Amino acid sequence: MLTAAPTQTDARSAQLMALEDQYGAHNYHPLPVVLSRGEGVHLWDVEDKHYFDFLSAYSAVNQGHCHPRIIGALTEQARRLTLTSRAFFNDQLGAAEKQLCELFGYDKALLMNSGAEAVETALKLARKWGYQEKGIAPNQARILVAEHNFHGRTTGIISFSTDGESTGGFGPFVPGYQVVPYNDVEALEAALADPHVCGFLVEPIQGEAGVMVPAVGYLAQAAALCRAHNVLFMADEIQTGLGRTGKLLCCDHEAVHADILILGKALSGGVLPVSAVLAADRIMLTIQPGQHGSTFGGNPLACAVMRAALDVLADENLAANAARLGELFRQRMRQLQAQRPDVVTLVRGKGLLNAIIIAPAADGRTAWDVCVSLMEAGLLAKPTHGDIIRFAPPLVITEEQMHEACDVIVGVVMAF
Ligand code: IF1
Repeated sequence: MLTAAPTQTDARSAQLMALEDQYGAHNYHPLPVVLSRGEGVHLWDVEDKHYFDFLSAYSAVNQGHCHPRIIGALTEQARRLTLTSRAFFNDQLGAAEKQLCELFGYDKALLMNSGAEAVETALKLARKWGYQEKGIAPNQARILVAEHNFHGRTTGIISFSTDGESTGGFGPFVPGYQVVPYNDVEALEAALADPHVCGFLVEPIQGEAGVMVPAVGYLAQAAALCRAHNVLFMADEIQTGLGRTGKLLCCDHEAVHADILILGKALSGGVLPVSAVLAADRIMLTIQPGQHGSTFGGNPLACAVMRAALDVLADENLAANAARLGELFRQRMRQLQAQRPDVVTLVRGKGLLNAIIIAPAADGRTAWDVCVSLMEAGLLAKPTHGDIIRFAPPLVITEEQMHEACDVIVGVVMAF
Protein backbone atom coordinates (compact mmCIF):
# COMPACT_ATOMS: atom_id res chain seq x y z
CA MET A 1 0.00 0.00 0.00
CA LEU A 2 1.50 3.33 -1.10
CA THR A 3 1.27 6.02 1.59
CA ALA A 4 3.24 9.24 1.35
CA ALA A 5 4.33 10.98 4.56
CA PRO A 6 2.37 14.26 5.19
CA THR A 7 4.12 17.06 3.27
CA GLN A 8 3.61 20.76 2.72
CA THR A 9 1.38 19.86 -0.24
CA ASP A 10 -1.28 18.89 2.35
CA ALA A 11 -1.96 22.59 1.84
CA ARG A 12 -2.97 21.62 -1.71
CA SER A 13 -5.89 19.56 -0.36
CA ALA A 14 -6.90 22.37 1.97
CA GLN A 15 -6.71 24.89 -0.88
CA LEU A 16 -8.95 22.75 -3.12
CA MET A 17 -11.47 22.09 -0.35
CA ALA A 18 -11.60 25.85 0.28
CA LEU A 19 -12.36 26.45 -3.42
CA GLU A 20 -15.33 24.10 -3.28
CA ASP A 21 -16.48 25.72 -0.06
CA GLN A 22 -16.34 29.22 -1.51
CA TYR A 23 -17.70 28.57 -5.02
CA GLY A 24 -19.74 25.37 -4.70
CA ALA A 25 -23.21 24.77 -3.29
CA HIS A 26 -23.08 23.20 0.15
CA ASN A 27 -25.31 20.26 -0.74
CA TYR A 28 -22.83 17.64 0.43
CA HIS A 29 -20.65 17.01 3.49
CA PRO A 30 -17.72 15.09 1.97
CA LEU A 31 -15.00 13.33 3.92
CA PRO A 32 -11.92 15.65 3.98
CA VAL A 33 -10.02 13.94 1.13
CA VAL A 34 -9.29 15.41 -2.33
CA LEU A 35 -9.01 12.69 -4.95
CA SER A 36 -7.11 13.14 -8.16
CA ARG A 37 -6.45 9.69 -9.71
CA GLY A 38 -8.20 6.31 -9.86
CA GLU A 39 -7.39 2.86 -11.20
CA GLY A 40 -9.36 -0.31 -10.44
CA VAL A 41 -10.05 -0.41 -6.69
CA HIS A 42 -7.39 2.25 -6.07
CA LEU A 43 -7.70 6.01 -5.53
CA TRP A 44 -4.96 8.57 -4.86
CA ASP A 45 -5.41 12.03 -3.38
CA VAL A 46 -3.58 15.20 -4.41
CA GLU A 47 -0.79 14.32 -1.97
CA ASP A 48 -0.48 10.99 -3.80
CA LYS A 49 -1.74 9.10 -0.72
CA HIS A 50 -3.34 5.75 -1.66
CA TYR A 51 -6.82 4.58 -0.68
CA PHE A 52 -8.97 1.53 -1.29
CA ASP A 53 -12.28 2.76 -2.75
CA PHE A 54 -15.04 1.05 -0.74
CA LEU A 55 -17.86 3.25 -2.01
CA SER A 56 -17.45 2.96 -5.82
CA ALA A 57 -19.32 6.26 -6.22
CA TYR A 58 -22.38 4.52 -4.71
CA SER A 59 -22.04 1.51 -7.05
CA ALA A 60 -21.37 3.44 -10.25
CA VAL A 61 -17.77 2.17 -10.59
CA ASN A 62 -18.45 -1.59 -10.48
CA GLN A 63 -15.92 -2.17 -13.29
CA GLY A 64 -13.18 -0.31 -11.40
CA HIS A 65 -11.87 3.23 -11.95
CA CYS A 66 -10.78 4.15 -15.49
CA HIS A 67 -11.19 0.64 -16.91
CA PRO A 68 -8.98 0.62 -20.06
CA ARG A 69 -11.62 -1.03 -22.29
CA ILE A 70 -14.26 1.54 -21.28
CA ILE A 71 -11.89 4.50 -21.56
CA GLY A 72 -10.80 3.16 -24.94
CA ALA A 73 -14.40 3.07 -26.16
CA LEU A 74 -14.93 6.58 -24.79
CA THR A 75 -11.89 8.12 -26.50
CA GLU A 76 -12.43 6.30 -29.81
CA GLN A 77 -16.09 7.42 -30.05
CA ALA A 78 -15.35 10.90 -28.73
CA ARG A 79 -13.14 11.55 -31.74
CA ARG A 80 -15.95 10.53 -34.14
CA LEU A 81 -19.35 11.71 -32.87
CA THR A 82 -20.60 12.55 -29.38
CA LEU A 83 -24.15 13.91 -29.79
CA THR A 84 -26.74 14.18 -32.58
CA SER A 85 -29.95 14.45 -30.48
CA ARG A 86 -32.74 11.99 -31.31
CA ALA A 87 -33.93 14.26 -34.11
CA PHE A 88 -31.79 11.94 -36.24
CA PHE A 89 -30.62 8.33 -36.08
CA ASN A 90 -27.04 7.48 -35.13
CA ASP A 91 -24.90 4.40 -35.72
CA GLN A 92 -24.46 3.49 -32.04
CA LEU A 93 -27.96 3.55 -30.50
CA GLY A 94 -29.65 0.58 -32.18
CA ALA A 95 -26.83 -1.83 -31.38
CA ALA A 96 -26.72 -0.55 -27.79
CA GLU A 97 -30.49 -1.02 -27.37
CA LYS A 98 -30.23 -4.52 -28.86
CA GLN A 99 -27.44 -5.45 -26.45
CA LEU A 100 -29.50 -4.21 -23.47
CA CYS A 101 -32.69 -6.00 -24.57
CA GLU A 102 -30.92 -9.30 -25.24
CA LEU A 103 -28.86 -9.21 -22.04
CA PHE A 104 -31.83 -8.47 -19.74
CA GLY A 105 -34.64 -10.13 -21.74
CA TYR A 106 -36.89 -7.23 -22.79
CA ASP A 107 -38.47 -6.04 -26.06
CA LYS A 108 -37.52 -2.35 -25.83
CA ALA A 109 -35.08 0.03 -24.08
CA LEU A 110 -35.41 3.78 -23.50
CA LEU A 111 -32.06 5.47 -22.76
CA MET A 112 -31.77 8.46 -20.45
CA ASN A 113 -28.86 10.04 -18.51
CA SER A 114 -29.18 10.13 -14.70
CA GLY A 115 -30.81 7.51 -12.55
CA ALA A 116 -33.50 9.95 -11.47
CA GLU A 117 -34.38 10.61 -15.11
CA ALA A 118 -34.79 6.87 -15.66
CA VAL A 119 -37.00 6.59 -12.56
CA GLU A 120 -39.13 9.54 -13.75
CA THR A 121 -39.38 7.84 -17.16
CA ALA A 122 -40.55 4.61 -15.51
CA LEU A 123 -43.19 6.45 -13.47
CA LYS A 124 -44.56 8.19 -16.59
CA LEU A 125 -44.52 4.87 -18.46
CA ALA A 126 -46.45 3.06 -15.71
CA ARG A 127 -49.08 5.79 -15.63
CA LYS A 128 -49.39 5.84 -19.44
CA TRP A 129 -49.87 2.05 -19.43
CA GLY A 130 -52.35 2.35 -16.53
CA TYR A 131 -54.59 4.72 -18.47
CA GLN A 132 -54.20 3.20 -21.92
CA GLU A 133 -54.07 -0.55 -21.13
CA LYS A 134 -55.53 -1.00 -17.63
CA GLY A 135 -58.29 1.58 -18.22
CA ILE A 136 -57.70 3.69 -15.12
CA ALA A 137 -59.70 6.95 -15.19
CA PRO A 138 -57.67 10.01 -16.30
CA ASN A 139 -55.35 11.42 -13.56
CA GLN A 140 -56.50 8.71 -11.09
CA ALA A 141 -53.45 6.41 -11.42
CA ARG A 142 -51.68 5.44 -8.19
CA ILE A 143 -48.15 4.06 -7.80
CA LEU A 144 -47.11 2.15 -4.67
CA VAL A 145 -43.67 2.85 -3.18
CA ALA A 146 -41.80 1.43 -0.17
CA GLU A 147 -41.19 3.19 3.10
CA HIS A 148 -37.56 4.43 3.39
CA ASN A 149 -37.25 4.40 -0.42
CA PHE A 150 -34.53 6.26 -2.30
CA HIS A 151 -35.05 6.76 -6.02
CA GLY A 152 -33.44 10.17 -6.69
CA ARG A 153 -33.71 13.84 -5.88
CA THR A 154 -36.17 15.44 -8.37
CA THR A 155 -39.31 17.06 -6.95
CA GLY A 156 -41.37 14.32 -8.59
CA ILE A 157 -39.38 11.55 -6.92
CA ILE A 158 -39.08 13.13 -3.46
CA SER A 159 -42.88 13.48 -3.62
CA PHE A 160 -42.98 9.88 -2.38
CA SER A 161 -39.89 9.95 -0.15
CA THR A 162 -40.39 9.21 3.56
CA ASP A 163 -37.11 10.93 4.51
CA GLY A 164 -37.49 14.41 5.97
CA GLU A 165 -33.98 15.38 4.82
CA SER A 166 -34.99 14.70 1.22
CA THR A 167 -38.40 16.41 1.36
CA GLY A 168 -38.16 19.29 3.88
CA GLY A 169 -38.75 22.69 2.28
CA PHE A 170 -39.22 21.36 -1.25
CA GLY A 171 -43.05 21.13 -1.43
CA PRO A 172 -45.62 21.10 -2.91
CA PHE A 173 -45.36 17.51 -4.09
CA VAL A 174 -46.73 15.40 -6.93
CA PRO A 175 -49.83 13.40 -5.91
CA GLY A 176 -50.67 9.81 -6.89
CA TYR A 177 -48.38 7.77 -4.64
CA GLN A 178 -49.03 5.48 -1.69
CA VAL A 179 -46.31 4.32 0.73
CA VAL A 180 -46.32 0.70 1.93
CA PRO A 181 -43.94 -0.82 4.48
CA TYR A 182 -40.87 -2.45 2.86
CA ASN A 183 -40.54 -6.23 3.11
CA ASP A 184 -44.24 -6.59 4.10
CA VAL A 185 -46.21 -8.81 1.71
CA GLU A 186 -49.53 -8.46 3.56
CA ALA A 187 -49.38 -4.64 3.46
CA LEU A 188 -48.54 -4.74 -0.25
CA GLU A 189 -51.41 -7.16 -0.99
CA ALA A 190 -53.86 -4.89 0.81
CA ALA A 191 -52.68 -1.81 -1.11
CA LEU A 192 -52.89 -3.67 -4.44
CA ALA A 193 -56.65 -4.06 -3.96
CA ASP A 194 -57.07 -0.44 -5.13
CA PRO A 195 -58.01 -0.67 -8.84
CA HIS A 196 -56.31 2.69 -9.50
CA VAL A 197 -52.86 1.21 -8.79
CA CYS A 198 -50.78 0.87 -11.98
CA GLY A 199 -47.34 0.13 -10.54
CA PHE A 200 -45.20 -0.84 -7.52
CA LEU A 201 -41.74 0.80 -7.55
CA VAL A 202 -39.19 -0.89 -5.27
CA GLU A 203 -35.45 -1.32 -4.66
CA PRO A 204 -34.59 -5.06 -4.44
CA ILE A 205 -32.25 -4.02 -1.58
CA GLN A 206 -32.68 -0.55 -0.08
CA GLY A 207 -29.25 1.02 -0.43
CA GLU A 208 -29.57 4.46 1.12
CA ALA A 209 -31.80 3.15 3.89
CA GLY A 210 -28.74 1.23 5.02
CA VAL A 211 -28.47 -1.90 2.82
CA MET A 212 -31.82 -3.27 3.97
CA VAL A 213 -32.04 -6.82 2.58
CA PRO A 214 -35.67 -8.06 2.48
CA ALA A 215 -36.72 -11.55 3.55
CA VAL A 216 -36.00 -14.35 1.08
CA GLY A 217 -39.06 -14.62 -1.16
CA TYR A 218 -40.26 -11.05 -0.72
CA LEU A 219 -39.42 -9.98 -4.26
CA ALA A 220 -40.95 -13.12 -5.79
CA GLN A 221 -44.14 -12.77 -3.72
CA ALA A 222 -44.38 -9.04 -4.47
CA ALA A 223 -43.98 -9.64 -8.21
CA ALA A 224 -46.57 -12.44 -8.15
CA LEU A 225 -49.07 -10.25 -6.27
CA CYS A 226 -48.54 -7.43 -8.77
CA ARG A 227 -49.18 -9.81 -11.63
CA ALA A 228 -52.33 -11.12 -9.95
CA HIS A 229 -53.64 -7.55 -9.63
CA ASN A 230 -52.58 -6.39 -13.14
CA VAL A 231 -50.05 -3.96 -11.62
CA LEU A 232 -46.56 -3.36 -13.06
CA PHE A 233 -43.68 -4.57 -10.87
CA MET A 234 -40.99 -1.89 -11.29
CA ALA A 235 -37.47 -2.78 -10.08
CA ASP A 236 -35.08 0.09 -9.41
CA GLU A 237 -31.73 -1.72 -9.92
CA ILE A 238 -29.75 1.49 -10.34
CA GLN A 239 -27.64 0.62 -7.29
CA THR A 240 -28.25 -3.15 -6.89
CA GLY A 241 -27.95 -4.12 -10.57
CA LEU A 242 -25.02 -4.91 -12.87
CA GLY A 243 -23.35 -7.52 -10.71
CA ARG A 244 -23.29 -5.60 -7.42
CA THR A 245 -25.20 -8.20 -5.34
CA GLY A 246 -23.55 -11.29 -6.87
CA LYS A 247 -25.96 -11.77 -9.80
CA LEU A 248 -26.42 -9.70 -12.97
CA LEU A 249 -29.53 -8.24 -11.31
CA CYS A 250 -30.57 -8.46 -7.68
CA CYS A 251 -33.97 -9.70 -8.89
CA ASP A 252 -32.15 -12.70 -10.39
CA HIS A 253 -31.63 -14.10 -6.87
CA GLU A 254 -35.38 -14.85 -6.90
CA ALA A 255 -35.85 -15.32 -10.66
CA VAL A 256 -38.06 -12.23 -10.75
CA HIS A 257 -38.46 -10.59 -14.19
CA ALA A 258 -39.64 -7.04 -13.50
CA ASP A 259 -42.27 -5.55 -15.83
CA ILE A 260 -40.20 -2.35 -15.86
CA LEU A 261 -36.44 -2.55 -15.16
CA ILE A 262 -34.53 0.63 -14.25
CA LEU A 263 -30.72 0.79 -14.62
CA GLY A 264 -28.09 3.49 -14.16
CA LYS A 265 -24.73 4.16 -12.41
CA ALA A 266 -22.49 1.24 -13.45
CA LEU A 267 -24.28 1.05 -16.81
CA SER A 268 -21.39 3.30 -17.92
CA GLY A 269 -18.77 1.96 -15.49
CA GLY A 270 -18.85 5.38 -13.80
CA VAL A 271 -17.41 7.12 -16.88
CA LEU A 272 -20.42 9.32 -17.75
CA PRO A 273 -24.15 9.39 -16.95
CA VAL A 274 -26.13 6.64 -18.71
CA SER A 275 -29.45 5.22 -17.53
CA ALA A 276 -32.07 2.99 -19.10
CA VAL A 277 -35.65 1.77 -18.73
CA LEU A 278 -36.49 -1.66 -20.19
CA ALA A 279 -39.97 -3.11 -20.78
CA ALA A 280 -42.09 -5.30 -23.05
CA ASP A 281 -43.69 -3.81 -26.18
CA ARG A 282 -47.15 -3.86 -24.50
CA ILE A 283 -45.80 -1.36 -21.98
CA MET A 284 -43.07 0.62 -23.78
CA LEU A 285 -45.10 1.30 -26.93
CA THR A 286 -47.73 3.21 -24.94
CA ILE A 287 -45.33 6.19 -25.26
CA GLN A 288 -45.62 7.63 -28.76
CA PRO A 289 -43.11 9.87 -30.65
CA GLY A 290 -42.83 13.32 -29.10
CA GLN A 291 -44.26 12.25 -25.71
CA HIS A 292 -40.96 11.78 -23.85
CA GLY A 293 -37.24 12.37 -24.44
CA SER A 294 -33.98 14.07 -23.47
CA THR A 295 -31.28 15.97 -25.35
CA PHE A 296 -28.48 13.58 -24.38
CA GLY A 297 -30.61 10.44 -24.00
CA GLY A 298 -29.12 7.67 -26.17
CA ASN A 299 -26.21 9.78 -27.47
CA PRO A 300 -23.54 7.92 -29.46
CA LEU A 301 -20.81 8.51 -26.86
CA ALA A 302 -22.96 7.14 -24.01
CA CYS A 303 -23.93 4.14 -26.15
CA ALA A 304 -20.32 3.26 -26.97
CA VAL A 305 -19.31 3.57 -23.32
CA MET A 306 -22.31 1.51 -22.14
CA ARG A 307 -21.59 -1.32 -24.58
CA ALA A 308 -17.99 -1.57 -23.34
CA ALA A 309 -19.13 -1.38 -19.68
CA LEU A 310 -21.58 -4.27 -20.22
CA ASP A 311 -18.92 -6.30 -22.07
CA VAL A 312 -16.51 -5.86 -19.15
CA LEU A 313 -19.15 -7.04 -16.63
CA ALA A 314 -19.63 -10.25 -18.62
CA ASP A 315 -16.07 -10.93 -19.80
CA GLU A 316 -14.57 -10.46 -16.32
CA ASN A 317 -17.34 -12.43 -14.54
CA LEU A 318 -17.78 -9.54 -12.11
CA ALA A 319 -21.09 -10.79 -10.66
CA ALA A 320 -19.50 -14.12 -9.68
CA ASN A 321 -16.51 -12.28 -8.20
CA ALA A 322 -18.89 -10.10 -6.19
CA ALA A 323 -20.68 -13.18 -4.84
CA ARG A 324 -17.46 -14.91 -3.79
CA LEU A 325 -15.65 -11.92 -2.28
CA GLY A 326 -18.83 -10.61 -0.67
CA GLU A 327 -19.02 -13.85 1.33
CA LEU A 328 -15.39 -13.41 2.33
CA PHE A 329 -16.01 -9.80 3.40
CA ARG A 330 -19.04 -10.64 5.56
CA GLN A 331 -17.13 -13.54 7.13
CA ARG A 332 -14.26 -11.22 8.11
CA MET A 333 -16.70 -8.59 9.41
CA ARG A 334 -18.57 -11.18 11.49
CA GLN A 335 -15.23 -12.24 13.01
CA LEU A 336 -14.61 -8.58 13.82
CA GLN A 337 -18.12 -8.27 15.32
CA ALA A 338 -17.34 -11.25 17.57
CA GLN A 339 -14.12 -9.53 18.72
CA ARG A 340 -15.68 -6.07 19.22
CA PRO A 341 -19.46 -6.46 19.70
CA ASP A 342 -19.30 -3.12 21.57
CA VAL A 343 -18.46 -1.38 18.26
CA VAL A 344 -19.91 -3.57 15.46
CA THR A 345 -23.50 -4.52 16.27
CA LEU A 346 -24.62 -5.92 12.88
CA VAL A 347 -23.25 -7.03 9.51
CA ARG A 348 -25.58 -7.36 6.50
CA GLY A 349 -25.56 -7.35 2.72
CA LYS A 350 -25.49 -9.39 -0.45
CA GLY A 351 -22.60 -9.72 -2.90
CA LEU A 352 -20.41 -6.63 -2.63
CA LEU A 353 -23.20 -4.39 -1.27
CA ASN A 354 -22.65 -4.59 2.47
CA ALA A 355 -22.97 -2.52 5.62
CA ILE A 356 -21.97 -2.67 9.27
CA ILE A 357 -23.84 -0.95 12.07
CA ILE A 358 -21.62 0.98 14.48
CA ALA A 359 -22.72 1.37 18.10
CA PRO A 360 -22.19 5.00 19.28
CA ALA A 361 -19.18 5.12 21.58
CA ALA A 362 -19.53 6.35 25.18
CA ASP A 363 -17.59 9.48 24.18
CA GLY A 364 -20.10 10.20 21.37
CA ARG A 365 -17.94 9.01 18.48
CA THR A 366 -20.08 7.76 15.57
CA ALA A 367 -19.83 5.98 12.22
CA TRP A 368 -18.54 9.25 10.77
CA ASP A 369 -15.51 9.12 13.10
CA VAL A 370 -14.88 5.51 12.07
CA CYS A 371 -14.95 6.62 8.42
CA VAL A 372 -12.46 9.43 9.15
CA SER A 373 -10.15 6.91 10.84
CA LEU A 374 -10.61 4.53 7.89
CA MET A 375 -9.67 7.39 5.55
CA GLU A 376 -6.52 8.10 7.56
CA ALA A 377 -5.71 4.37 7.36
CA GLY A 378 -6.18 4.36 3.56
CA LEU A 379 -9.75 3.12 2.95
CA LEU A 380 -12.70 5.26 1.78
CA ALA A 381 -16.28 4.49 2.86
CA LYS A 382 -19.21 6.71 3.84
CA PRO A 383 -21.69 6.49 6.71
CA THR A 384 -25.43 6.68 6.08
CA HIS A 385 -28.11 7.57 8.63
CA GLY A 386 -25.62 8.13 11.42
CA ASP A 387 -24.66 4.64 12.53
CA ILE A 388 -24.42 2.61 9.31
CA ILE A 389 -21.27 2.29 7.18
CA ARG A 390 -21.82 1.02 3.64
CA PHE A 391 -18.95 -0.94 2.07
CA ALA A 392 -19.15 -1.33 -1.71
CA PRO A 393 -15.78 -1.75 -3.48
CA PRO A 394 -15.51 -2.08 -7.26
CA LEU A 395 -16.40 -5.65 -8.33
CA VAL A 396 -12.92 -6.11 -9.86
CA ILE A 397 -11.41 -6.41 -6.36
CA THR A 398 -9.11 -9.43 -5.88
CA GLU A 399 -9.03 -11.75 -2.88
CA GLU A 400 -5.65 -10.35 -1.87
CA GLN A 401 -6.92 -6.75 -2.06
CA MET A 402 -10.06 -7.75 -0.10
CA HIS A 403 -7.95 -9.20 2.73
CA GLU A 404 -5.69 -6.15 2.73
CA ALA A 405 -8.72 -3.84 2.89
CA CYS A 406 -10.35 -5.92 5.64
CA ASP A 407 -7.09 -5.73 7.60
CA VAL A 408 -7.44 -1.92 7.46
CA ILE A 409 -11.06 -2.04 8.67
CA VAL A 410 -10.19 -4.51 11.46
CA GLY A 411 -7.22 -2.38 12.53
CA VAL A 412 -9.34 0.76 12.80
CA VAL A 413 -12.23 -0.89 14.63
CA MET A 414 -9.97 -2.78 17.05
CA ALA A 415 -8.31 0.52 17.93
CA PHE A 416 -11.72 2.21 18.50
C1 IF1 B 1 -26.94 11.52 -3.88
C2 IF1 B 1 -28.00 8.07 -1.95
C3 IF1 B 1 -27.18 5.97 -2.88
C4 IF1 B 1 -30.22 5.25 -6.21
C5 IF1 B 1 -31.34 4.46 -6.56
C6 IF1 B 1 -32.06 6.07 -8.12
C7 IF1 B 1 -30.99 6.89 -7.84
C8 IF1 B 1 -30.03 6.49 -6.86
C9 IF1 B 1 -31.56 3.11 -5.89
C10 IF1 B 1 -30.85 8.22 -8.58
C11 IF1 B 1 -28.87 7.37 -6.55
C12 IF1 B 1 -27.06 8.14 -5.30
C13 IF1 B 1 -27.48 9.60 -5.33
C14 IF1 B 1 -26.40 10.31 -4.58
C15 IF1 B 1 -25.84 9.32 -3.57
C16 IF1 B 1 -26.36 7.97 -3.97
C17 IF1 B 1 -27.19 7.30 -2.96
F1 IF1 B 1 -27.19 8.09 -0.88
F2 IF1 B 1 -28.30 9.26 -2.38
F3 IF1 B 1 -29.09 7.37 -1.71
F4 IF1 B 1 -26.53 5.29 -3.75
F5 IF1 B 1 -27.79 5.31 -1.99
N1 IF1 B 1 -32.23 4.88 -7.50
N2 IF1 B 1 -28.15 7.21 -5.54
O1 IF1 B 1 -29.33 4.81 -5.26
O2 IF1 B 1 -29.76 8.15 -9.46
O3 IF1 B 1 -30.03 10.49 -10.30
O4 IF1 B 1 -28.23 9.96 -8.65
O5 IF1 B 1 -28.07 9.08 -10.98
O6 IF1 B 1 -27.99 12.04 -4.29
O7 IF1 B 1 -26.33 11.92 -2.88
P1 IF1 B 1 -28.99 9.51 -9.86
